[in-house]
Amino acid sequence: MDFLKKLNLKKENKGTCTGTEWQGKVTDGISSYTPVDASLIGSVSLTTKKEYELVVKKAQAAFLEWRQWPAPRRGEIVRQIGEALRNNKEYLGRLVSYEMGKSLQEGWGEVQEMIDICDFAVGLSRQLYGLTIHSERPGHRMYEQYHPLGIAGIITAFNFPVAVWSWNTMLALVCGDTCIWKPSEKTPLCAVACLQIVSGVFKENKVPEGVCNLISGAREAGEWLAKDSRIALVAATGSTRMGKAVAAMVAARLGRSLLELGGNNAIIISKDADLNIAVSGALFGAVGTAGQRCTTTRRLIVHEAVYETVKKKLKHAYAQLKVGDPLNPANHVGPLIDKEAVQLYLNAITACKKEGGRFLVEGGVLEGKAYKSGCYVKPCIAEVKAGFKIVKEETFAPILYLIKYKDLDEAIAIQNDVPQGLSSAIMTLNLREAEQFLSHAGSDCGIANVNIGTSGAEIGGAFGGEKETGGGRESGSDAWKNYMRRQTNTINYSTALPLAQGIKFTI
Ligand code: UN1
Repeated sequence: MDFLKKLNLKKENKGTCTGTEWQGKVTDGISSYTPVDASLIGSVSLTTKKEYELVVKKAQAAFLEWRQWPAPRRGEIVRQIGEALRNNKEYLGRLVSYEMGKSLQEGWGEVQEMIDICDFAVGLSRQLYGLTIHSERPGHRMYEQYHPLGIAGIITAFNFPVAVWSWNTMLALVCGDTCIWKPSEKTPLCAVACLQIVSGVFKENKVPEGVCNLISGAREAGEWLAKDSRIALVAATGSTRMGKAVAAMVAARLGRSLLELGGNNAIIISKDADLNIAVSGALFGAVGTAGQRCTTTRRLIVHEAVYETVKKKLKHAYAQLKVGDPLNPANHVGPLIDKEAVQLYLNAITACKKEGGRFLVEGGVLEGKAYKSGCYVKPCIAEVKAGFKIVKEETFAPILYLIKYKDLDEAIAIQNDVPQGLSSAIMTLNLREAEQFLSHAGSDCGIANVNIGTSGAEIGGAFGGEKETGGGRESGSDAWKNYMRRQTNTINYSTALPLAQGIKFTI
């Protein structure tokens, strides 16, 4: 476990950080067991309420200083974090793979997303622009500007234990905010490793203590952030259940939340699809990260003319899949995060069979020495009816539902008829079909692709979705606006005081 040492991780770690200073009684901790082989990797101390108060105070004080740093100078700090991540990509990718269970390739890919968002944020630090608007009054100038917001609370999930934090943090940093991160209690060591990396850069550049903070804990720690009016923005990524709870708490204090929640993503495979692309896209989308991406392909809506061919190709492809130790590059699929996730996977299979689903590729838990954590499951495929209750739910596991359709209107209606609205795709070489799918009468998701699967979005685009996905947009495009407050300014440089709307007020 060379990578643990390289990342400066110990068996027992302090779990509360204010940038460079660490707090916490290491004896009081969250234990992190790898789903790879169930061994204990290490532990991280839980943040107490007292430590949380200290963190918020430091973040508040740091904000007053940090917001005065010119944005491009803040960008320079983020550039250096990107460099530090490049230097640590090998080890951090391994840790992600080991603690979370995704394949090593995907672990490295996740760190690459972090590096990419750093680059994006550096450029952004010179572009945090507002509009200039023509005033209706003579001798007036009107414009808008974006100011730093305050403290951003960042709640992240186990499935992308480092990248989603970086999407939020790197943007928040260049925007002049300070951050408090509450990572998933299932991947606490990844978070400690990230803060250690940031810490080195902060020390060298004398970044004020409190700009980047880490608190460790379960639901309760998330609630502290959600209910705390000192937290200007709560950006939460995770299940719809969690998001609804967070949103209600933040709304009760009229705070700002940014939600990126569950998906129930579908690919439509048209009769005019390039079937090789379609099947490859579906395969990666359905089994990548063992079906634990919010963008995972959960439903395949296939035209009846190619249905049997697609079935045959999928069956063949699934037969080649190797499930096993994610650190071994020969394997495609690693374990689920824990036994609870395995139980949810089994429950979904049972529910699907009960509703009349027929399994084309059977599921099940893998047994034997190589699978001793009990978290390795077989990716499976079920033929279903679109209206099944289980098909409308997001099960965080590699279960793919196959649905047959006759015409595109019907396929689009099926695709949209779920509570979630994150990612979607159509596989077609037919321009009319592609355009219909992308039109206002097409997919209702935040992400809609043509001849690309549902997962693996680039960081340059805004990432998020509609309906129960929460409506938020993180990462690229103008998602940075979430991390700033907008101000409209009107300046009168004339010698009179004309009122807007033609109102005359004289005494
Ligand atoms: C997530 O699962 O929460 O598009 C994020 C993707 C990745 C991000 C997924 N870039 O699959």
